Amino acid sequence: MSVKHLGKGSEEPPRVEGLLRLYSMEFCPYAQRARLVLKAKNIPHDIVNINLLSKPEWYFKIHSEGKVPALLDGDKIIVESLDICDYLDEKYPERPLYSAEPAAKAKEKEIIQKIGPVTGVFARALFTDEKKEVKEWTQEFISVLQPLEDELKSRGTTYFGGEKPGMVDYMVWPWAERAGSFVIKFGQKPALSDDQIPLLRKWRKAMREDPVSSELYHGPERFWKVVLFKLNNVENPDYDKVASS
Ligand SMILES: N[C@@H](CCC(=O)N[C@@H](CS)C(=O)NCC(=O)O)C(=O)O
Repeated sequence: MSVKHLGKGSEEPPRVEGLLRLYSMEFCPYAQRARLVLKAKNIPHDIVNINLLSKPEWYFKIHSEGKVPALLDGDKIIVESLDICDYLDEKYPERPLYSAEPAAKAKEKEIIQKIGPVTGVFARALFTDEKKEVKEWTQEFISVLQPLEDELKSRGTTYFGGEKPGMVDYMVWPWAERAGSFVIKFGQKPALSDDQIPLLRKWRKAMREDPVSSELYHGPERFWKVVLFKLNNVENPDYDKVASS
């Protein structure tokens, strides 16, 4: 599948009747959520990648703010990664990613919200020059990750979804995949002792082996290159070159 990211002056590729279309960006963690769900459920779709630093004019008709992801299903447009993933899970019940039981499903949705503070610290640590020692960032990460660690502990399973990854796992994974970018930026590993977030570390290793997340894996180095493009305000980053390197 082509990874070309379409920018200003481009035209939207012709739509294929009856086929879902995901508007994405190869390195966006939110778009990755939708791609993980599409893959886990084997849902036929095509992908149109958007150059977020030079957005195509036509894309604002799909998403008023020009953000990714967006899902097109016939004449329905769904935006927001969690809404897209919920929509896909309901419409394509094979390999359900949430628990069937409503209270358990509601609880899973609650756990997904716990990633919010993690993405906040992640963005500050990677995208800003906020001056902090690695030790301090590590402590901050641990405090926002602890609720997820506690959840795994109370479940007693490798994955939040049980024996296999489920919706919570796929909604959290994109940030775990990118965690190594922190080591690249700061030139050192976070100072974690064995008793700090051990279950989440085990979970991360297991998720790396999951066939669905492996297939979409880019890893921290390539993600970091894209971050550098953004930080250096390069107007037309060659996502395509990075994506195929
Ligand atoms: N809350 C949104 C966040 C989507 C988002 O922030 N996407 C970023 C790319 S990772 C984006 O489109 N940025 C372009 C912009 O903000 O203009 C979701 O969950 O889908």
